[in-house]
Parts: sequence; structure tokens; C-alpha cells
Amino acid sequence: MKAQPSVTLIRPPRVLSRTSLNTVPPVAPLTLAYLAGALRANGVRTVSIDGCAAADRCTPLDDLPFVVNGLTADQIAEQVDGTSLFVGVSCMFSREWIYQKRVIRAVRRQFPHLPIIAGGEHVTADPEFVLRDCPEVSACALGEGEETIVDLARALQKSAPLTGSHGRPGTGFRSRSISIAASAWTST
Ligand code: B12
Repeated sequence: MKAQPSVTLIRPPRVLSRTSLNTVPPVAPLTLAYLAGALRANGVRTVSIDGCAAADRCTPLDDLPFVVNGLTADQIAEQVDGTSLFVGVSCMFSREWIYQKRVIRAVRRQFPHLPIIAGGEHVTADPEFVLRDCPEVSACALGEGEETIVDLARALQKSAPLTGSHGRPGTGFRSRSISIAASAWTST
């Protein structure tokens, strides 16, 4: 029997100043745990890639005065399973969007047809900006994600189109006018 495709969840690495003398230590990936827990409770397999886990590693960025603390965008993209139902990327801090979108772009370069759903506080604050600034994002999940991510998995398992807004006020997802069929997505 063919295994059901899993959902890949990503926490991007932290972005720190090159010259900072102190910083807060990384915390446990609670977001991925909550989202994976909701999916698993509904029978959906998950793979989590915690970009902060390699927190002893700092990679300077060539074009910005920051370091990436954890896995780089390419290292994360290499770990993504191309047969995933979709990839969910958690974007908590707006100040880290400069690199979160590089993670999303690296995954998109590697897997042009995978739906990529962005969620988290930054995305909830301004989904229109996220969709505009990063065309590689297929849809934005708004607010708390435990129910939305299960709805998304169910919709994509059935190849149902993801269009417009959906869900309870303040939650659900918002997409550019995208249709998803047989795991390929096109934006219009
Ligand atoms: C705990 C916390 C911290 C902790 C730990 C942060 C961490 N790395 O985990 C500490 C104390 C370290 C911290 C620090 C900071 N914080 Co803080 N923090 C929070 C707080 C209170 C809760 C975050 C949390 O863990 N929630 C629990 C998890 C499970 O929820 P979640 O991540 O939101 O995920 C849910 C949804 O967003 C959604 N979701 C998330 N990702 C995805 C992905 C997909 C695909 C889907 C479908 C859904 C989805 O579903 C999840 C489950 O419901 C929030 C406020 C809040 N109520 O959200 C502020 C908050 C995130 N912090 C904030 C800020 C500004 C900071 C600091 C920059 C403050 C400062 N000036 O230094 C620093 C930055 C730290 C750093 N990176 O260097 C802002 C971010 C605003 C923004 N847009 O950038 C927030 C929103 C507070 C606020 N209202 O201003 N913070």
C-alpha cells in the first residue's frame, strides 16, 4: 500500500546582529509541536525541520549585516521531502522575514510544484504584504493554526482548490487566487 504523503513543517533559523554581544537562547519548537500534534491526531504524518536546532552554528550573510543562527535556507530546503502534501513555514518575528522568505524561496527553487503555506504572527499581521513580497508563498494561514492546518491537509488530500478566505474570523487561510490540483499549484 502506498504511504500517505506527509506534511513538512519548518521553523526558519534565527537572524542575529553580527555585532550583538548577547542574545536570548533559542526556545523549544512549540509551534511545530502544536501543529504536528493537531495533524497527527487527525491521522496525517508530519516531518518537522527545526532551523533553530543547529543553534551553535552562525553563518554570516553576504549582503546584510546579520548572521543566521541555525540551519541555512539551502540546508533546510535539502531536508524537504518533495512528495510532501504541502510545506508549512512558521514566521513568528517580522524582523526575521528578511530571511524567512529566503527559506521559502529555497524550498520553491527545489520544488516548484509544492504548495507552501506560511503562518505565524508575522503572516497574521499582514498576509497581503507577505503574498505580495514573496510570490513563492501559495497561501497564508491566519491566527491559531491547529484547525486550519488540518483543514488544509484535508483540502489538499482531495486536491480541492484553495481560494479566497476561509475559516472562522481571524483564522483560516488567505490565498492569492490559487488552484491546487494533483499537488501542482498555479497562481493567477
Ligand atoms: C513566547 C514569546 C517569546 C519568547 C520565545 C519566542 C520563541 N522563539 O519561541 C521570547 C521571550 C524569547 C520572545 C522574544 C521576543 N519576542 Co516574543 N512572543 C512570545 C509570545 C508571547 C508567544 C509565542 C508562542 O510561543 N506562542 C505559542 C505558539 C504555539 O504559537 P505560535 O508560534 O503563534 O503558532 C501558532 C499560530 O501562529 C499558527 N502558526 C504558526 N506558524 C504556522 C505555520 C503554518 C503553516 C500554520 C498553518 C499555522 C502557523 O499556529 C500555531 C498554533 O496555533 C508572542 C505573543 C503571542 N501571543 O503570540 C510574542 C511575540 C511573538 N514576540 C514578539 C516580539 C516582538 C519579540 C522580540 C522581538 C522582543 C524584543 N524586542 O526583543 C523578541 C525576539 C526574540 C528573538 N528571536 O531574538 C512579537 C512579534 C511581533 C512581530 N510581528 O514580529 C509577539 C507577537 C508579541 C507582540 N504582540 O508584540 N518572545
